[in-house]
Amino acid sequence: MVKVRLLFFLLGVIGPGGGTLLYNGLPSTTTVQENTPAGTKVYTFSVNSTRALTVPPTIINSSPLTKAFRVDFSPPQYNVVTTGTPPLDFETMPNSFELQIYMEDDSETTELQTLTVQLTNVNEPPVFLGSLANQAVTIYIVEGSPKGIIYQVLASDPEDPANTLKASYSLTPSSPFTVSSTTLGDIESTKIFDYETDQRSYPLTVTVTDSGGLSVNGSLTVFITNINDETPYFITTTTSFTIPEEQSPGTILTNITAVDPDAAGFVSTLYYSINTPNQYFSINQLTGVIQIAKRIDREADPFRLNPVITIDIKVTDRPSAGQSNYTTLTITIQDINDNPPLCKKYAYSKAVPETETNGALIIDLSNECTDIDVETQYNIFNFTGLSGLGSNERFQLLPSGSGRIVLTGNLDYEDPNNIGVGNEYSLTVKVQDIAYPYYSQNIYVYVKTIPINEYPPVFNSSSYVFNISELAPPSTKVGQVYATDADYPYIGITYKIVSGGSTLQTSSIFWMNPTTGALLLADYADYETTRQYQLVVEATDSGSKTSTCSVTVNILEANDEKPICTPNSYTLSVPVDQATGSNIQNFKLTCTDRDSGYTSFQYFINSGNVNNHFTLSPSAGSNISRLILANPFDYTNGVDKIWNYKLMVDITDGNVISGSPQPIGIVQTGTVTLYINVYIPGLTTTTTTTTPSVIYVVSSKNVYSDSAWYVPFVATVGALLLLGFLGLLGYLIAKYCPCRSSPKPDTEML
Ligand SMILES: *[C@@H]1O[C@H](CO)[C@@H](O)[C@H](O)[C@H]1NC(C)=O
Ligand SMILES: *[C@@H]1O[C@H](CO)[C@@H](O)[C@H](O)[C@H]1NC(C)=O
Ligand SMILES: *[C@@H]1O[C@H](CO)[C@@H](O)[C@H](O)[C@H]1NC(C)=O
Ligand SMILES: *[C@@H]1O[C@H](CO)[C@@H](O)[C@H](O)[C@H]1NC(C)=O
Ligand SMILES: *[C@@H]1O[C@H](CO)[C@@H](O)[C@H](O)[C@H]1NC(C)=O
Ligand SMILES: *[C@@H]1O[C@H](CO)[C@@H](O)[C@H](O)[C@H]1NC(C)=O
Ligand SMILES: *[C@@H]1O[C@H](CO)[C@@H](O)[C@H](O)[C@H]1NC(C)=O
Ligand SMILES: CC(=O)N[C@H]1CO[C@H](CO)[C@@H](O)[C@@H]1O
Repeated sequence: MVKVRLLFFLLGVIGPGGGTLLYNGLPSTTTVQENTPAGTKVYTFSVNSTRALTVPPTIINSSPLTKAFRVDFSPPQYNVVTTGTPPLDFETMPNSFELQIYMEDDSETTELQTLTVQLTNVNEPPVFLGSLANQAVTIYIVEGSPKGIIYQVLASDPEDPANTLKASYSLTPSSPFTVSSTTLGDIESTKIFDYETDQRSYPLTVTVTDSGGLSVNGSLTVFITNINDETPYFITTTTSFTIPEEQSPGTILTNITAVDPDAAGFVSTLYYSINTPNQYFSINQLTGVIQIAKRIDREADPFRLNPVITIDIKVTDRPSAGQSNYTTLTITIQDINDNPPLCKKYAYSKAVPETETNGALIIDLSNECTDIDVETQYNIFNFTGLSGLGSNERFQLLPSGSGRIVLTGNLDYEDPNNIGVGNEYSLTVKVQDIAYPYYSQNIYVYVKTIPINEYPPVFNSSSYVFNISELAPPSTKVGQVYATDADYPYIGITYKIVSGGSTLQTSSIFWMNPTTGALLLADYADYETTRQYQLVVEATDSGSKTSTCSVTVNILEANDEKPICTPNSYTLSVPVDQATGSNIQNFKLTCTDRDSGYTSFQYFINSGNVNNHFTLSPSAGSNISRLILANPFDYTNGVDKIWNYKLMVDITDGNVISGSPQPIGIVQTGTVTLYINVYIPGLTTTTTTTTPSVIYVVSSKNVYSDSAWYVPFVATVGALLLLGFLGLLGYLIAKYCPCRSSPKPDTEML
């Protein structure tokens, strides 16, 4: 092809024309360095032409490589310059170009010459291959990785593609990485990196220098990457706490904060827990806030003995199975005054005799109360505020503040100041903490006063004299003794007869009402037997104190006795011719009266004195009176008709006490029955129509006793005799009765 062109140009030169067309300076040979930039002048020539050029000098080679050159016209000369496309590369292009430069003028004269361009080699710097060839390279190294190769720099020298000349490598900075030339650009780490402590990125420049001294720089950045390799640690430095007991659950004790060096402050990546068995505290696993979880009572076990709680806090970083660390918190539970004093009882009763002396200890409450608060200042208490009706005058806490209630007044029942309080004092005393908030409890003390029998009963008279008529029936009040007792409360005095008052028949004819002191008759008194009784009466108070008094009872005489005459029944016979005025059968009554003088006696024939035949003489003023025939009998004239007289004679006493002219009491009457038969002298057979009989009137005073043994005895014996007699009678009737048929009815009859 080139030969064809060349042939064509030769033909052109020898074609028709009249002008001159010549290269001035061509052909020629020149050199150009490889990699010459575009526009570099390679060669300059000029043209001798007499006519106008229709084709300026042009490179007409068909090889694409010759496109690396062109011809520029820069009057008056032409320059062969590089175009840069393709670049001139000694290593890849032919090292000599024969540029065919062709031109033609308007007379169609052509000219063709050759410019031989020799490409000369120049030393080029090495070039990177791989990723470093185009960009900066980023390398990540996990912290803690072992030392060693982290990257291999790929480079080559254009002059030495086989890399025989051994380019040298260097690294800036030279630490902590090195680049090895012997191993063809291996970059090695010279230390083990720690993300937390070391620089986290390293900008490096790797320089590759060829034997010609040319170098190329490459940029690398090494980043150290984090891994979870660090143990978290606590930044909370306070590990000892003192908190009061009884904080409400939820109260924040503290915040535990740990940090994880791996995480550079991301708290949420940590997980907190309490590692010791514990019920009193809880920890928020995310925030580390420790709160009280349960009531803590310093007084209760186990804090009473040991108020210190130790808890181990564990912190674990995330993800799980990460690193853990521990810290120990010491929490001391502090006592507060949260307990009032506690007492065994809150009500006490004391019985105190009224005679208790001023200054006596009534009760000591000191050891009755305790306070379970632990700290000394919280378990001390005192007693205060003693109150209660009447307490101020009588009771005090001595010494002040102590639990000793001391009597400072008196409890005497007889003290008028104490009346109205009753016999029981109700005291209130407060047992109170001496520390805030002064918890207190009331204690009630009931002091009951025991009355003491201090005083004996006292009669309102040392001796009593009572008069009582002997006529007074039993139960009659003779008099009354009265005693008082200075003791309060007055409960009761009883009275009794200690001595006196006995008679032959009875131990005492008096009865004393034990409660009223009234002296009553238990039986009739008989002046005639005993005129005066000396009694000793004793009063006994509710206790055992006694006193006595003398009681004189005068039995007052009264006309209680009737005249007793002997005989009080008699049968007399009087001859019908008895002389009037004569004493019949010399009969006389002899009368006595235990309480009346016989001078006061009066005799009356009360009945039976038909025709007043009889009279008694004297009829008054004598203890002896005779039966006198006062009028003669006269049967013959029919004046007298009866022969037997029954005279009822009344003998009255004078209604006076013997020796006293004054009538006292009633008139007593004794009676005598006289049976008088009138007979005719000489007639031995007396017509006696009435069997004279004697009736004995037994009058016994102060003798009969219901309890006499013989009364039932006599009655029983009498009844037995009567029964025996009746039985005998029945027997005899049964035996001798003619109508008796068989023995059988005998029994029936019985
Ligand atoms: C390469 O880097 C070094 C240091 O930074 C510098 O002195 C040198 O001129 C650079 N060389 C090239 C070819 O850029
Ligand atoms: C645990 O944490 C403490 C500080 O709270 C720290 O001094 C200690 O080194 C840590 N333990 C470990 C194994 O990292
Ligand atoms: C604990 O942390 C909580 C919230 O994180 C905060 O409100 C509180 O004040 C902290 N308390 C202490 C004692 O640091
Ligand atoms: C008892 O304790 C209270 C509280 O401390 C105090 O006010 C009071 O005076 C004390 N009383 C006595 C008697 O010491
Ligand atoms: C003794 O007391 C009684 C009852 O009060 C009274 O009837 C009597 O008169 C008193 N006697 C004297 C001597 O005071
Ligand atoms: C008791 O009787 C005596 C003498 O009979 C008399 O002196 C006295 O006054 C009487 N007393 C009374 C209380 O009646
Ligand atoms: C009767 O009275 C006289 C004195 O007048 C006296 O001597 C005599 O003893 C009395 N008889 C009797 C039985 O009492
Ligand atoms: C070969 C030739 O004729 N060269 C001539 C070109 O023109 C210059 C002057 O213009 C002459 O000096 C050269 O001799």
